[in-house]
Amino acid sequence: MSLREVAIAPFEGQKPGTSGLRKKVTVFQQPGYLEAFVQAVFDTAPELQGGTLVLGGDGRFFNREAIATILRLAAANGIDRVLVGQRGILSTPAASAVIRRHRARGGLVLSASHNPGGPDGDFGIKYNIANGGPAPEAVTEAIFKRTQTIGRYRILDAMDVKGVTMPSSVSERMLDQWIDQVGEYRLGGMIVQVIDPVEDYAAVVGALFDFDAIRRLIARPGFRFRFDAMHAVTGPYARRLLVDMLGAPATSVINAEPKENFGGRHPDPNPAHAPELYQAVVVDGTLDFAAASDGDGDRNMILGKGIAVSPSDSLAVLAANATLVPGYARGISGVARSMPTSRASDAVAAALKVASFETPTGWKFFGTLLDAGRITLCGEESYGTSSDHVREKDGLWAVLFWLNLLAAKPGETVLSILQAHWRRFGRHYYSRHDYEAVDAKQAAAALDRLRAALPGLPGEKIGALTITAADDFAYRDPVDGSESRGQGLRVICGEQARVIARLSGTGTEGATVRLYFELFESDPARQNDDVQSRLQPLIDFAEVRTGLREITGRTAPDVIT
Ligand code: VG1
Ligand code: CO
Repeated sequence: MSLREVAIAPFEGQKPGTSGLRKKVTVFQQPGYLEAFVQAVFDTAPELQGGTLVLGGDGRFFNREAIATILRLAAANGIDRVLVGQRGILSTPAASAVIRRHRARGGLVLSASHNPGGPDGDFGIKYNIANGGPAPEAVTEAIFKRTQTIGRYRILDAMDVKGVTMPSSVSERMLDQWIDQVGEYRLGGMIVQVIDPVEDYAAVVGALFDFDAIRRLIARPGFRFRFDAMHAVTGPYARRLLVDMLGAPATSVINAEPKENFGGRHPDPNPAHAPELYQAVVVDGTLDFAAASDGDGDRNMILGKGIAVSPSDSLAVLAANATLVPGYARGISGVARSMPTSRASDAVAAALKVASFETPTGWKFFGTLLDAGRITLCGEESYGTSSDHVREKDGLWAVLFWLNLLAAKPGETVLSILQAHWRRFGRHYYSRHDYEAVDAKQAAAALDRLRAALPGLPGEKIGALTITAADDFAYRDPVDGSESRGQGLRVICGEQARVIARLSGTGTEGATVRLYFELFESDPARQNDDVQSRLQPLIDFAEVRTGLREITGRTAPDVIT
């Protein structure tokens, strides 16, 4: 066995964004690029030495290669044991569950989530800490700092590895094949434990829901449902939970084979990227319930006959009905949402007399609140919802939650549940408009224009609405006191409406400008209008005040959700 120290020069731009380091595959394929970043993680997290690390990814192109490399790096950096998902697979929520159940000291999740995969697509790597959640900003910043000065990485030469169950000298190729078999192997002084990627996750979510009631719902004649895994990581998870454990027909889980390029599609579960499912359920009404998940299994889209559930509404509905689910029967302690997410969940928290929190975009900001028991549920407008069962958002969990609600409310549909919710709490009309791959300077200029206007906005009118506040969102974590600034521009019309503008932190091409619109409607007679029409005055305001179309020459958003 030989341990090598390889001299390298730092790579520019190894800065984790909203959710890990995301770059084109070709960037990750540069010699030493992955090694430099992972070594920076190991240098920043000395607690991993002598401990257990979790490793897995969403199965996208470069996943296996990256895992073989990371195993050799881990072995040379004094890590005791690595738990690897079989075939290199671990969904993001499953990785979180494994870290927690096995008391690992951290985990590396290989994914660029909803970004397309394949040789020309994106790759990514996220570092999660011992609570199972994304590393907080202080940690990702320390990692980034380390990448700027790093001068070497340590790696084990796989050619000399002694295998326990393998021939005494294994090649790198064989190292890559180990991960196909559940079992334990020795790599230098480190144990590689290849685990069933679904088992821990299934045990955690299996304990939360009324599986008997869901089983009866699924078996009910006339209940038609479908789950679309979008050829991403959730296929094996959905099969185990929905088909094996809940008795759904195998045909109800579609696109269940994870593919390295997600079948050439964009594994982003929203009406824009899953148009067939949307058409079949929402428009044609051929199914009663359908759902989809993203590349790494942490997002969820919920559809019913005649309704695509807004993720902000979904969080509010789950909060309002949580006690119908066994895992939350004793009630919830609080709800948190990211700043751009609609205030629908605030209304529920107020009615339930539980705490509500507004955090910056990205799951890492929920971790302290969850760990401190201040919240039970949290979510984002970007199709992410979850609870304190893990420290990541969780796509299938949300699907099971909705199925449990439908099972507990006989005679109700997704649409009727939403309509009843709006009658009780009011409706927050909501939409997000994305302008993708915009020239970075132009995107910054548009945001700057609105930012400069903020101080003068209060008192101004948007149609019948009056602006009451306008700022650049800053957050002080109520648990650990850490501060985060520049988290998005907010224009607020009291409780009535909001317009938000921010730049994406997950894209890999130019900049993506996200505009978010929210309008509150308490009158039940006006709660079933066309969403975009109701939001039009807010949309016009944002476009004028940012000068987005004038600056970029774009005439319309690329994606509307
Ligand atoms: C987007 C979403 C954000 C989400 C993040 C990661 O970030 O808006 O809500 O947490 O993706 O989701 P941004 O910075 O591009 O707006 V995933 O499914 O990539 O892990
Ligand atoms: Co994701």
